[in-house]
Amino acid sequence: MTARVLVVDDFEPNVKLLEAKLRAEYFDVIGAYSGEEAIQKARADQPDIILLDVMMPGMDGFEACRLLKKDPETAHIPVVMVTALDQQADRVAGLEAGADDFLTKPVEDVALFARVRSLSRLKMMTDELRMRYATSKGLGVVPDIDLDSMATTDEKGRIFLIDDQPDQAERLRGMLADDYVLSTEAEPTVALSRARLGEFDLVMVNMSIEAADPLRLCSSIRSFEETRLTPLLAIVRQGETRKLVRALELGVNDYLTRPIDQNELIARVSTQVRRKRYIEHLRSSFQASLEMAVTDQLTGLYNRRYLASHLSAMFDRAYWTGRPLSVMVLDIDHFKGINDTYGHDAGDRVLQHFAERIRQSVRSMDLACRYGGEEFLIAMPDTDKHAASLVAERIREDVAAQRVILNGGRDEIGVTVSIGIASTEDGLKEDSAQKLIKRADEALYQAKTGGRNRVMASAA
Ligand code: GH3
Ligand code: MG
Repeated sequence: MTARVLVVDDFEPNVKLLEAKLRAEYFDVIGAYSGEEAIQKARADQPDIILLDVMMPGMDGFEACRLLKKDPETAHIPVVMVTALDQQADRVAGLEAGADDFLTKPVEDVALFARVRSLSRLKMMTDELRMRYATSKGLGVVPDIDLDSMATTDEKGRIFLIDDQPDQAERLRGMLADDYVLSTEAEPTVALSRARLGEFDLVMVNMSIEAADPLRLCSSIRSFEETRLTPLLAIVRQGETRKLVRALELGVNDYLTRPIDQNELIARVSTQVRRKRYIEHLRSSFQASLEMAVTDQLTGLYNRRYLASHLSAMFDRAYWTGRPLSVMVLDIDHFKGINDTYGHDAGDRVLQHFAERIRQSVRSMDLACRYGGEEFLIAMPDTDKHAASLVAERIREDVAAQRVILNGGRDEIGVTVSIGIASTEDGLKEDSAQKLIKRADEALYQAKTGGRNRVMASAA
């Protein structure tokens, strides 16, 4: 995996040094020598990650970071603060400015690559989601949701701490109590199953735990479907660099060094929880947009767009397998009269009621959709005309037998439906999905002119 890294430092040899290290590992490197230049290059070149020096004349790193995180063009790019001072205060100020991580000068190679890799991996994931969302938005099928105005939630973040040292666990609980709910577990195997069930926003692992190999614990958490994307934060002792690097390679997102400083703990925990919620927000927006794209909002059945894309595939499949495909078109009788007498809302209720009757009558392999205003279509694979007629007749009877209750019981309407059927078994040579629907429509017309409340199948 390679990534484009923007290195920002007012002192040119520092930029050249990091550039050489990163180039040697096949990263693509861009340099900038001031906060202003960093912002301009971040916008223009869209790097995957920004290494940002804190102390620069003019606009310092904190200010540059704040501006980068405020700009929708650059807000999604991870920022790593590079500080000469190993000062707790600087780190906290950086996190408050929106930085995603830190490196201390002189920059250690292993830590540098581990950080850059971990953050660019995360960025690739969010980029993918952003892109999918943009695609469905481009198709004009989703409402404009501002992805970066995250659904703010008052819900306290849920954290799971795996630690066999009760006093440290209690200390952390005290530090986090205001904004988080902390659950703890000392026994590694129990911890694994609790992590999978708990729907946590963050899992913290003490890397000095004794009853099991903490690295294995981390890699298990990474591999389970339920916790694959849950942020992982390692707690390490000063100087445990090798273990830490290994942990980062296994997908641990961040770490804290003991003794743990409360400000840094809170800053790092909140960054991870915020990031996780952002990804969840992206995912569910995308999911919702997909559902919206293929579903009719009033009835919950598939919409015409979905039908268009799937019916031809069903048709081709019928053709290649030689199995019959039947299509029925259903149209409510005198529906206009219902609207006129009881109002449009009552008409909508009737449509919903009717859609529910359809849902109850079809198999999961059937495709039921709202085809037009009060017209519905059901495509049934592996179904010949005779079987389709039986299903249609059952729906017709079912609809005619039930009265739709409206206005809390004050009104009751009887509804009937006319249905037209066509099947591929009629075996017309020039057949297509469109022609099949057309034949079903013609049969429907006959059902209407024949007196309504009836089923008609197209003649071969
Ligand atoms: P027919 O028995 O010949 O099918 O008569 P009809 O009244 O059902 O058919 P027509 O096509 O004349 O009228 C359909 C009506 O359905 C007209 C339209 O206003 C109404 N309609 C279309 N979509 C909706 C909707 O989403 N909600 C409601 N309430 N009415 C709708
Ligand atoms: Mg009608």
